[in-house]
Amino acid sequence: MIFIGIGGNLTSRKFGSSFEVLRSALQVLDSNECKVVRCSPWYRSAPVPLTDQPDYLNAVFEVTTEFSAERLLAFLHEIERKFGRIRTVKNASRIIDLDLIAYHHKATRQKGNGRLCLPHPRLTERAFVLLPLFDLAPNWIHPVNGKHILELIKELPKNQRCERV
Ligand code: PH2
Ligand code: MG
Ligand code: MG
Repeated sequence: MIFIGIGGNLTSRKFGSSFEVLRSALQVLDSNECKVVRCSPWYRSAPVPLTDQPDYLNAVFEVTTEFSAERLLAFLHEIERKFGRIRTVKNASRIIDLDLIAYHHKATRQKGNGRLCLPHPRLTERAFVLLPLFDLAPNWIHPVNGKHILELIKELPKNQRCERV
């Protein structure tokens, strides 16, 4: 199964509120090459790490596609650009972020800027990824450390605010 995280915390002059941006992006992404099969409920979450940025809207969705992981990531970046994502510094507020969370059981060890790392390297630190992933895949196992998603949720750093909308 292929899971993608979607999030954002800035409104767009062209596309509207975060909710409108993210919903439209899902519609554009859903295509012959990349089919959206399921989407988790939406969550409102405090920024991680905690700053005075606005809250994020987050979800996780499942796709089916023949794209390789690398090609899929390029496709996600293309959609981010279409919706006006501007890359500045790490963890800056953004209109939209699309992250490849897991690509079947593929595991890569690559680290460093712009390189694809699977599963997503910061997945285990983030309630806004693990909670919606649990909604879609309650028996998901991390392909590298073999941990069940419930175990990962229990091990999350405490006090991350992340509530279903
Ligand atoms: N994305 C980040 C950094 N921090 N915090 C929340 N709550 N939601 C996000 O999507 C998010 C974040 C970097 O991609
Ligand atoms: Mg991200
Ligand atoms: Mg990203």
